[in-house]
Order: sequence, then structure tokens, then C-alpha cells
Amino acid sequence: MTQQQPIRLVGDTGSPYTQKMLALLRYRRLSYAITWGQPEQVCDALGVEKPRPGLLPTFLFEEENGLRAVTDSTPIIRRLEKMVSSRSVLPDDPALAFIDYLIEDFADEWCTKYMFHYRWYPKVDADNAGTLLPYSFDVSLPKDAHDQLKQWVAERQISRLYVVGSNDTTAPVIDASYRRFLAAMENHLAHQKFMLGNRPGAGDFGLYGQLTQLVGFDPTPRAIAHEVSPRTVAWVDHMDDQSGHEPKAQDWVKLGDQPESLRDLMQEIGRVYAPAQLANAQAVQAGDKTWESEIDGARWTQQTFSYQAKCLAWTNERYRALSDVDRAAVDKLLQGTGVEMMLSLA
Ligand SMILES: N[C@@H](CCC(=O)N[C@@H](CS)C(=O)NCC(=O)O)C(=O)O
Repeated sequence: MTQQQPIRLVGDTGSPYTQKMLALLRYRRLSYAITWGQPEQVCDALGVEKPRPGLLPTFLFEEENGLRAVTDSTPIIRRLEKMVSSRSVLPDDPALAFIDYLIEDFADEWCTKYMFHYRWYPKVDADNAGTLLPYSFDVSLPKDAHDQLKQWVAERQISRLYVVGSNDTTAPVIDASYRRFLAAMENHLAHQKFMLGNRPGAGDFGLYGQLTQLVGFDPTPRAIAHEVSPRTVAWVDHMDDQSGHEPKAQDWVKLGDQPESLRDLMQEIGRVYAPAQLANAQAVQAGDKTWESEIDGARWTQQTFSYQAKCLAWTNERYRALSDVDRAAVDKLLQGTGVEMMLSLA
């Protein structure tokens, strides 16, 4: 598959998935052209059909019949790998590739709860985001328009906190998970530069995307990151541009040779993400619009998402596709972490 470069995309500075993909494009040395703005407007201007749901970032790929607008960073990463194979972010070793996929999924679907919660739940952060996001849409916005947009954005996003399950009951659970996640990162980065060795995988870019906001945009999670994991703060700056990193095949560290610290990260996935994914998938199956479960000893209620049930099904498909030897390597790492329970779907 070829693609005329630069690769075009539309996104926003305050969007973690936009930052995930920009850093990935830089690392992969794929030339790109980003338009900061709303994909709907860009699609309208180009006469391109809008993707549904409309999400940031939106890529504009040249296909046989012209430009096509495409969303969802995880499959887009795989599409880019088919276009250009060098400087891959997908480990060749299937067991390692599975763990990389798990980390990317956790970053995209759970760490984004940290991001959205801290952005809009604490007053100081909501005020910061309300002020800055309208300027991220238009830096020259006149004051009156800014005031109006600030109010509109803040009201809209605060009213959507329930979507990620952020409320008074779950706030301490999200906070405790974020701190444990950072502690695991601190420990792990003391051993190696990236999650699975000395070259970044798709999972690193997923985590990076969320952390650009947590460390770089929102004051409360930034202060926590500086307190709990200064290595993560420095890592975010490095991940931003890895264009000069020269990866070698042996830079992926086999699962059996990974430092013990990788397990801490797996443990956090098993502790919070696995029960959430299972409860959500059950709710999708039962046709329930919301679900409730116990996560980390507290009551958790949130809206049901069919997309996240698909994520769980994909993870299970990948797990089942592993050879016996590779599955045994994955099982050895995950044993006792709680992740196992999300890998037993028929
Ligand atoms: N799974 C998608 C998620 C993208 C996503 O949720 N983007 C957010 C912004 S960071 C969005 O566009 N949300 C819709 C909205 O804000 O209306 C991906 O990986 O690209």
C-alpha cells in the first residue's frame, strides 16, 4: 500500500490521541501535515464524507476513489505499518506484540479516564481547560467569543464526566489508580527507556498521548506526576520526538527477560481495567445502558460502551491466536495480576 506523503490529519493540541499519533509519525519518520481544527469543517471544505462518530484525530488518506477521512488510532497505526514497514512500533515476537497491544488498549481506554477526570472534575483544572481549549481552537479568538466558548466547553465536558465514570464515589479510585500507575512507570523506567525494551511500541505512544495532557496541560495531574514519577515527566519530553532514535531488532526485550517492574504495570491493568472491561462487556450483552461493578474496593457506575466491548473481544481474539509457546510466555507474565480474567472470553 502506498500513500502520498505528507500524511494529512486534523486534530487538536488538547487531544491525547492526536498527540499519540503525531509522536508516532515523528518516530516513524513519516512526513505529515496537521491541520489544527475541527475535522467536520475540514471534511466539508474538501467535500469528503465525515467519519461517524467524528473523532480527533481524523486522518485523510488518499485511496483509489479520492480522499477518505478515517478515525481510530489503533487500526490507523496498523495501516501505517502496511504502508511503510521500517521503524515499526509492533514487536515481531507475538508474545511481546500481545503485551504491547494490551498496554496500548489500557492507555487508550483506561488512562484516558485519568485524563478526562482530572481535566474536568477538580475546579482548578476545569477552569484551566476552559480557558486554554478555546485558544487551542483559535489563538486570536476575541475576548467575548472566548468567554462564551469557555463556558460552553466547560459545561459540555463537565456534564460528560459520567461518561468515563468520574463522580464523587469514583474520584478517589481514579486518583489512587493514577498514582499507582505512575509509581509503576517510575520503577519500570529505571530499568529501560520504553515499556518493552529499548525501542518504543504502540503501547508507549498510547501512554504518551494521555500523559501529554496529564503532565503538560492539566495542573492537578501534573503536580502528582512531578511528585510520584519525575522519570515519567522526563519520558514524556523524550517520547515527543524520537526521530533520532535508531532502533535495532534486539532492542525488543523478550518477555522472559523483561524486568520484574513490567509486572507492576500489568498488575494495575488487572486491578482496575480488567473488571471494568468485563462489567462493560456483560452490560453490552444484556443490552444495559449503564453498568455497576466493584473496582478497587469501591462502587463504580458508568455508561456502557459497545466500542470497549469490541476492544475486549479483539484482545481475546489476539490472545487465542497465540501459539501454545507464546501463550505460555504471556501467561507467565500475567499470572496473578488479574489480567487473566479478561482473557477467558469464549
Ligand atoms: N479510539 C479513538 C478515540 C479518539 C477520541 O476519543 N478522541 C476524542 C478527543 S481526544 C474525541 O474526539 N471525542 C469526541 C468529542 O470530544 O466529542 C482513537 O484511538 O483515536
